[in-house]
Amino acid sequence: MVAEPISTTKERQGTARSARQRVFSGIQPSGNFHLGNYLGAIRNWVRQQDEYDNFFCIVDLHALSLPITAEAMRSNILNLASVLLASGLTPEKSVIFVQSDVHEHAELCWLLNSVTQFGELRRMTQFKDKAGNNVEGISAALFDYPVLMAADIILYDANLVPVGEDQKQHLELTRDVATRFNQRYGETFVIPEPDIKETGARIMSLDDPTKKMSKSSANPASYIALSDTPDVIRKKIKRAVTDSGTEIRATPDKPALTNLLTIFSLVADEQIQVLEERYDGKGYGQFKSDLAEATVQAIQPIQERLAEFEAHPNEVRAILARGAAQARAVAAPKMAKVKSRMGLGSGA
Ligand code: AQP
Repeated sequence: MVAEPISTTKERQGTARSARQRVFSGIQPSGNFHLGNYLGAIRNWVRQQDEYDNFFCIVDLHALSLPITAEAMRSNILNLASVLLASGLTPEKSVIFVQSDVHEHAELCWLLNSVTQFGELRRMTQFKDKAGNNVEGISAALFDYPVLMAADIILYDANLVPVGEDQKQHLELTRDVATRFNQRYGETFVIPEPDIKETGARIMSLDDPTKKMSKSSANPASYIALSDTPDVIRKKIKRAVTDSGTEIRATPDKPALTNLLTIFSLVADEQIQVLEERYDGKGYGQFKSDLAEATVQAIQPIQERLAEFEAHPNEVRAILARGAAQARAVAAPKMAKVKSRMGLGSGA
């Protein structure tokens, strides 16, 4: 694995790339990258890399919204960068960088706070879910999270934001905030569109199909982590809850089977209907065992590549440094324009 020289990176920022639609998306370095993150977001980022002008960001400032130590943050950032590269993102096709390396994200967040309403933020379901009964004790950063996310996206004039369904409400807020800014200060930002796929946008927990698969779950059996060994994956799928009855169908009254069939369909690249026909009249045992093998096969190549990147942390750091330089080259002039529109600064 040899890091790409900077000159090549600059060359590909030429006209061919800029004529394409721009994609921006982010992922938090909060540990335990799971199958939901992969199937709902990263896999799509990888598959669409050739079509778009891509910016993918490790959003460490967002990860500060919940308590995290400096050591954990440091190792999570490097690990997540390795995971993204192992999943197939490549610096030849995408700008891959860490949010806090580009100070314009935090700066624009503050400016956008001035065109965001308190009531809008209070209605965000992610805030309500994560704050739970501790609204008085949680950080103000958790409350402001959607404004920082809006800043991340519109700083790059992204046209499309490929995310899981849990981020839909935040995307709607981003559009509202950008539109309000444009109305108040003149056309400045592109209004982005969410890119949420029909299948896989909401992978559910293995122990409760009414909750999304989530890294912050107290029960590790509820999610498949990228770091799980094949045996752990087999055990987790074997223990995954199912619905009453014996039919293997993706129907509204069978949320657990729908989730398992969705996962199967995505990891094996097969239509859900084809899987339903294949397992018609067969028991859960065979279905789960085949699903486990398909999942192991999908994850194993990523794990193998991950081990290679983990063995070369300086190359990963170099990719992030180049990504940050490329991101700054877009973010800095945009911020200058925003500040001028708002009448900020000395004018010097
Ligand atoms: N269960 C999921 N199904 C489909 N997509 C998902 N995403 C997250 N969970 C699922 C998508 O993954 C991308 C990165 O998400 P993030 O870094 O914002 O992580 P998150 O949403 O905070 O992930 P978790 O695991 O759910 O964390 P906690 O437990 O902290 O809430 C996003 O595009 C997201 O939509």
